[in-house]
Amino acid sequence: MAEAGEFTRQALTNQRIDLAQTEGLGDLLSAETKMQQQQALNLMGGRLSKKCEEWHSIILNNLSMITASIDFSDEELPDNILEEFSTKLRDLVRDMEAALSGHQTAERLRNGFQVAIVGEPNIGKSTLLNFLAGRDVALTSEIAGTTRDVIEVSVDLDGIPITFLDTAGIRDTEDVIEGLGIERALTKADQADLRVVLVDPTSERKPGGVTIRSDDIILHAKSDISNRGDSNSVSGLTGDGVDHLLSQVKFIFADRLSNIGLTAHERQRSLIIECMSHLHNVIAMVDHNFEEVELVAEELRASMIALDEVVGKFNIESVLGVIFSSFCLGK
Ligand SMILES: Nc1nc2c(ncn2[C@@H]2O[C@H](COP(=O)(O)OP(=O)(O)OP(=O)(O)O)[C@@H](O)[C@H]2O)c(=O)[nH]1
Ligand SMILES: [Mg+2]
Repeated sequence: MAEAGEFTRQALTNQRIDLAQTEGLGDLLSAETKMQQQQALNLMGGRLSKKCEEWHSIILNNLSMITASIDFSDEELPDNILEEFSTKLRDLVRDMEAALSGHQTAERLRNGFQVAIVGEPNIGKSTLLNFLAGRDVALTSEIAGTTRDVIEVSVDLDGIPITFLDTAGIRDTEDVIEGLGIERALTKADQADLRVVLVDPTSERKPGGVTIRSDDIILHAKSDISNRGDSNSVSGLTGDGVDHLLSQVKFIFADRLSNIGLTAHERQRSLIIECMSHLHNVIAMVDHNFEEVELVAEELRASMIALDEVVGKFNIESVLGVIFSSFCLGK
């Protein structure tokens, strides 16, 4: 919370906050769980902004060096200086790549991780969802093919925001509407961060069409009637095995959250990628002994412009864009 304190101090001394910090403020207003709040406070407290400042000054130093060489020398730059220059930029790009490596996890934390419940019809998916929700959100019946639309339930799992998705049972069908529901189920299963696959303990059939991933949680359904009360089974009717399921889900996401990125917004990520692509051009130019030093400087300047936009130095269009998207104005 030290960073939050810093933000409060800034606010009290009436300093302005930058664009990335404004995004943090937007995230804080829509945060629903503790971990979302912490992530928002980090952004608002200037964690990304400080890193951008650090990167900015490295680029600026290199730009000054290159610019000086244009102004004051008719001769080529000595090889050892060029080598040092290229090494520094490679280190910088590596640092940026590391900061972006956990971007998807950070973005998912902001929006909630999606966990799809999939399986053949009648296996008990909607009943399990209702148990997780603590209320009847989905219709259940003994008729196979009850669920058509995807039904969502959000849960705060010790600070981790999880959205469980109930999907249509997967099978071959002649029914057009059920077929559309199955298509949606397969798409959602494909996009989900994690899947809970319910299977029939007597037949062990896996739902056709869903390609099993290594991190899928595969559970025997209806453990109350199958008498298989082991740790791989669950009953949405009695709640048997649900605690174990939730602790598995929590463990999986806590592990993913151990590598969380510095950026949590696509806008931030794409600007840093743009900055990196200019830096890659610079590195390639230097490595190939490119002689047009002015063009190298131009590429460096372009990398700095992209980077500066992350924190909003300063383009009124992007400020308005962030304000509109973060605060849901003008809708
Ligand atoms: N005994 C027992 N019955 C269950 C359990 N889960 C579901 N059922 C029953 O099985 C039937 C089907 O349950 P649903 O939850 O609708 O199954 P579903 O997988 O959502 O089915 P579709 O929406 O058709 O794909 C209902 O009659 C439920 O009451 C369970 O854990 N134990
Ligand atoms: Mg259902």
